Amino acid sequence: MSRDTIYSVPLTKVGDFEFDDDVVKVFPDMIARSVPGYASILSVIEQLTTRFVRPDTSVWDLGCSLGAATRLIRRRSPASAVIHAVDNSPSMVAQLRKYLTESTDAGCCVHVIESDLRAVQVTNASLVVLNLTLQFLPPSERTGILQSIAHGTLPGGALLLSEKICFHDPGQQHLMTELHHDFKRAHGYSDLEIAQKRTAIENRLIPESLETHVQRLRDVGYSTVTPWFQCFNFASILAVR
Ligand code: GEK
Repeated sequence: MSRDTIYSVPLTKVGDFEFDDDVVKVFPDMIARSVPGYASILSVIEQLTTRFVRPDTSVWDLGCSLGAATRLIRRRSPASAVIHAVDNSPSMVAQLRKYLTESTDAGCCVHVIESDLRAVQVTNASLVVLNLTLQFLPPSERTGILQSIAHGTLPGGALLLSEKICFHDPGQQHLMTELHHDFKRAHGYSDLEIAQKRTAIENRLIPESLETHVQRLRDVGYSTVTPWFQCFNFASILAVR
């Protein structure tokens, strides 16, 4: 795994963050050292597969990146299930297709789809994964996206939604941001890297509060909505249709 050094030297202009070839090369290292609890969330996605994914149903991994969740779901799914792994970054999709072609892992069928997730119709879903993806979509479109996902989810099917979150209370917002930066420092990022990445991502990633996410999931028709994980300013919610 290549080490993420993308923001390690001073840049004259920090452009908006893109999921391009340079990011793909270091992505597993970048996400593991940037998102507290990422490995735990993946491990729970694997566990949820056994409970929720039924024969002849579909799993949708929306914003799948390099397929970290897809690859875990595949090994626990019934053979007749199908995983639709969707991402709009050509670089991510090309690398995921390469991994899958070279992989000798057994498991159900995986369709890799290069598309904006808003152009994809979720159907027959027993499990939908939005692991750190909705945060990149415009907040004004999030209700419509989740309505459509809920509509395509079978009764008893589940959505796993993980997001960077923000807080209404300024003191809480400040403390959680500082603790997140401490986490990144402890994992080897310099103050320069943290500052430049923050500039690059601030127009791309729009966090909302945990309360906003929970209310929206209830509003679009999920019957059980349970935040099950939080570490600093990252949270994950399980919603059952
Ligand atoms: C994981 N889920 O490792 N349509 C499709 N894909 C999109 C869109 C969109 N509109 N916008 C962003 N993406 C993964 C990690 S990363 C999280 C998800 C992060 C894709 C984008 O190309 C990227 O691959 C992914 O969402 C977000 O479990 O980097 O913080």
